[in-house]
Amino acid sequence: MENIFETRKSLVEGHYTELVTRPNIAIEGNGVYERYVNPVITSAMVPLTWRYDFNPATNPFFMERIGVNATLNSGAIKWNGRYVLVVRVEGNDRKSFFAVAESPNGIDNFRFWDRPITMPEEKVTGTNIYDMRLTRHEDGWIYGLFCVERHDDSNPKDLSAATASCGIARTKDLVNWERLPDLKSKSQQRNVVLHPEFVNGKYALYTRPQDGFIDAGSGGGIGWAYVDDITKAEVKDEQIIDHRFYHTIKEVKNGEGPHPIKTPQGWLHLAHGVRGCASGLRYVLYLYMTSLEEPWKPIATPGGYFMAPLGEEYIGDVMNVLFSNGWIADEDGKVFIYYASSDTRMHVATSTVDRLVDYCFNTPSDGLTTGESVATINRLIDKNIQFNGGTTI
Ligand code: M1P
Repeated sequence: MENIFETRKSLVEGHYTELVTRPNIAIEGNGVYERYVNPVITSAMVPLTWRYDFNPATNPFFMERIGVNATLNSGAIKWNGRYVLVVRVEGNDRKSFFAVAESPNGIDNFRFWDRPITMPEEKVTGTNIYDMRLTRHEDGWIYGLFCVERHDDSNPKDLSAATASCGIARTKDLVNWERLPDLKSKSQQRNVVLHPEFVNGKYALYTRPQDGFIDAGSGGGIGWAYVDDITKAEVKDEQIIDHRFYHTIKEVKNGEGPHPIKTPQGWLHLAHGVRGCASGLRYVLYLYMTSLEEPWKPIATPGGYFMAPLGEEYIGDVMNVLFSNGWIADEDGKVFIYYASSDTRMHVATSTVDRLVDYCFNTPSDGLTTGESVATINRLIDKNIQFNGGTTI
């Protein structure tokens, strides 16, 4: 008689090994960055021991016991020479948790560490946690800032009423985390990011004030705020540094991605912008730069999106979404941009600091009207005439 347990186990293990060891190949793009053929992490790459009962007596059909729905919005950090992601893993039960995965080269062969992160909950509780931004701060700690979602008990009759707050934890090894109190703020907050350096002697945050759980509402964009004591962090005053505008990629809302990269020309920022359309919300990625000395002051604001969903990236749990909260800049200037597509899977795109800075300073800003967009194109054509002999190819 066929041993279903053994047959299925060897099939599942074979498929898993094939998936986690497959090489990734760069695809030629627009010169600004390269996408890659395969996602770097999918739900099928979550360790089998987290999902299957390996005891033939209790799982004779070798069936999956705990399903994983998605692997998405991951923080990133270079750690002991490896490319490390703190992945948002979302179970079939809709609960998200964090898990560390690492790769030797940043583009393939990602493996999860033995167990998911157990985030301390004794002092601060919540229903769901997700989207960690990692910051190796000059105070010596690695901080993880993430969204904590809770039911909005002021609205007991509405089961979907929720609140978003910024959770804060810190670690020295990515395994053991010290949970600090949530950020205190007048408004709800998501997409809060810790700047890696003290500014004016204080911790500094990129914030995203919002009126409700989903709606940014009167929150005007990405904010900048100081915090005196990170162990009881409170935003008393917020200044909007990257505004939303009508008929742009960030009309409905925006949010800081990972913490900015320090370059000789300024702080290089990655963010997401959201607009509405007939099929719902569309999330794209964009870049901007701020002054080295005054990180709250924009010095380059390229118009339009830097990356938008392409091909299969368009499809998933929440369609038409690219979201990034992790990137790694190597010493040699190579940049690994980790992004999730449609709240479902993780990808990488590669570029260099030089190319991204060039992109920021030389991509025209959004002129906010059709007339301005056409005038911008005409200025480029005029400049090109002397190089191309007047032809339009
Ligand atoms: O579904 C798209 C994204 O929506 C939220 O982002 P924001 O707060 O900017 O709207 C987050 O829930 C994020 O996790 C999600 O990817």
